Amino acid sequence: MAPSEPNAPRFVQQGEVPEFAEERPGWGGYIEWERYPEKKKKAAEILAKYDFPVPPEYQLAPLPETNPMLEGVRWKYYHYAMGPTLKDLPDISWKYVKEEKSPDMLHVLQFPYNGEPPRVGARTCRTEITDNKDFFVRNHGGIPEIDEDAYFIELEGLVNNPQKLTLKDLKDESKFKRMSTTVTLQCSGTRRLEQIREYPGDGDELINAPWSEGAIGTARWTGVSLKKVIKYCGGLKDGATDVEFFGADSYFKKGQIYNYAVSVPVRKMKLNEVILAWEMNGKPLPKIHGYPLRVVVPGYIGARSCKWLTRINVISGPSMAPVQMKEYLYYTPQIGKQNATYSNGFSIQTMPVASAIMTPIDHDQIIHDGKIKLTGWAYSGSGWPERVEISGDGGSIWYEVPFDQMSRKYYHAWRVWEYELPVDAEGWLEFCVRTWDSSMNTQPTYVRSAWNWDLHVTSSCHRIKIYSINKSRPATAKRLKLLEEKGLSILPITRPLAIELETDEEWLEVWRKKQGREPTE
Ligand SMILES: Nc1nc2c(c(=O)[nH]1)N[C@H]1C(S)=C(S)[C@@H](COP(=O)(O)O)O[C@H]1N2
Ligand SMILES: [Mo]
Repeated sequence: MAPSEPNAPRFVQQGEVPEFAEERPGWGGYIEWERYPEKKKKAAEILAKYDFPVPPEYQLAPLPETNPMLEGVRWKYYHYAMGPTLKDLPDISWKYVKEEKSPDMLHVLQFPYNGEPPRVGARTCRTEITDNKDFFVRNHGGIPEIDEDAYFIELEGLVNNPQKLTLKDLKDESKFKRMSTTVTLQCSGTRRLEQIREYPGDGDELINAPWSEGAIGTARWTGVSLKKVIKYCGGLKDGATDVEFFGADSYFKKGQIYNYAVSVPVRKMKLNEVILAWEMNGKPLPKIHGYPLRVVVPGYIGARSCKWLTRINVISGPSMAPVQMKEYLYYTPQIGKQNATYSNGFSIQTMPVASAIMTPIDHDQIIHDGKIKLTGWAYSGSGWPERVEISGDGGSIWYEVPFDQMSRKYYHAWRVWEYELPVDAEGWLEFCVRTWDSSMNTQPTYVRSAWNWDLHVTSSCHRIKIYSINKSRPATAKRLKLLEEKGLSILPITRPLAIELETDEEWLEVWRKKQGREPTE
């Protein structure tokens, strides 16, 4: 597959549909929909004219081994159908992936871009801060290209003194105290692959990005507290309960177009916990992560941390936008395509305790001398990881990861860890990890304990299968030595051995000692 060139022709030619103009100079790719119901209606009429290709089946069928894994043809076509202003967004998005991300990212969906870092060399778990180039990306649409000089946010709704604030205003330390804090962002789709494998479902993120364990990362964010900004705008009016954020990107759902929008309760903001950030790890926000300004909501599902922020609207009741109201829902296993509604799930906010083993990798075959080194992460949205436990036998015997092998504690960040697990047994073993947070919350035991039709929040103990070859055992040491002498490898363990397992004499000697196959009387 040539990712930048969809394999079907662009069926909408320039000039066929009215141009949906960009809202402002210096704001490339930003089309305002939410303020113009007529324009939204027009777009929906155009979308209704086409049959868009359905996403390929990959939940009940194997995932493609390509990178990008999935292309997102349907979402590209939505953009082509909207005419000249949107048709190039898929290509622009891919250009930023190449400019801003590590070349070996795992592209789970090419457009809208969704990608997570590879595990190679346990790169993402070596330090608690994730390199900007390796930080996962979860987009619902294209990437707007906004000039910092043309940039401002509008703050409106139930505040006493609505304002427009430029980035210069926000960076003016005589107006706003600057803050920096280390926060983990986790997409609630993290580890979805385990649910897909065992219990394929719908997945409200439309394209069901098949995330592994990498849709989580930690950065030091610099900006201002939303609480201070709201105070600057005269504080809240009576009846204010939620703060709604709008992004500059366009987002399609069920034949309608929207700007990305979400909300958080006022209470979350009052706890001084919501940041408007322009810096990520000491550098300006990358375009793909929301340049020039994004929201960072610690402890909550990543979806609330709105990128390319255009507007903050203080409202009464949560946002009615689809991402808030119709997506990121948590259902019981009794709910599925046959009976799901928006109201019989609940909206995911604070993330539960979760963890993952990043190395070794599922199905690795490991030659070791009685110990295997594991690395991984542990996170809790409502506290911090206090204890990480590892089991080498599927969860009967647990070992505690020593505290000095875990990265430092933060209120709102993961801890990365490493541990040398004592492993005597050989053959296929199931390793698993579970974390206890500061409130002694821990993880469900199996995917089966807590799966969700919507394929969100896979927080059960993370399990991998490992083939153990323990060379501290004499028989194994002898076999390995023999193979080495013959220039052969034991790996992969699925390839038949090309040599005899023992001599006939050796066999006869043992069988004599065992009194043969049958008793003599
Ligand atoms: N404007 C906008 N903000 C957004 C999104 C988006 O598509 N558009 N995706 C959300 C989701 S679901 C997640 S998990 C985080 C991911 O942040 P990152 O891409 O910077 O890692 O951004 C959130 N903010
Ligand atoms: Mo997400």
